[in-house]
Amino acid sequence: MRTASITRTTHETDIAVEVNLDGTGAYDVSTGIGFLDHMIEQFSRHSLIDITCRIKGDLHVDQHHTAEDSAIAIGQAIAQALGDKAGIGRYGQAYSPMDETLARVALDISGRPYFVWKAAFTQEKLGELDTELVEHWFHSISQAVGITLHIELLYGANNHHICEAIYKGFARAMRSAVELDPRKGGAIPSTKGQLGG
Ligand SMILES: [Mn+2]
Repeated sequence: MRTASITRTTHETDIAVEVNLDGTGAYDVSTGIGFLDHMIEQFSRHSLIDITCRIKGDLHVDQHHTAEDSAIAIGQAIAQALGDKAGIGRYGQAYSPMDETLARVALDISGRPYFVWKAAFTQEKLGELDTELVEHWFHSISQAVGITLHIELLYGANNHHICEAIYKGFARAMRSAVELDPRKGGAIPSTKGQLGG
């Protein structure tokens, strides 16, 4: 089973994460930030990665540690569950429309984190979530998993749609990259023979 769990307690957050890469998109998410829960739930549902993510963070300071640590812990759990990455699709991409918005996500679970972000919000908040944390969330998960991750907003006006289109595009790209490809027969998808960076 490609599953993993991470628990971590610091002065900033108390966090428990579980993932199942071969799940059905079942989730149990509570970060204390409603809009962030909504986005992590979208990620789970559309990637088919089961995700439990419970955090008690220092929200009296601000949302930074909680948002960041959700990305780091989910990313570390995914990396752990991927193991040596044998048989995975490795690459994923998605055009992600939501009404007037179109986003594009392309990624490679290369073991070499690299992050390109070409998107912007015109509101400071979505629900209670500080929108500047969205870019930081994706940067953090790309580092934690080891993903070369390119995210681009092609166009869009509604900030909720922009954010949700990006999360859903990331989810669908991750589904392709994480899923086992039976034609690969369990081989590591690199002519180098490893995907460790
Ligand atoms: Mn929504």
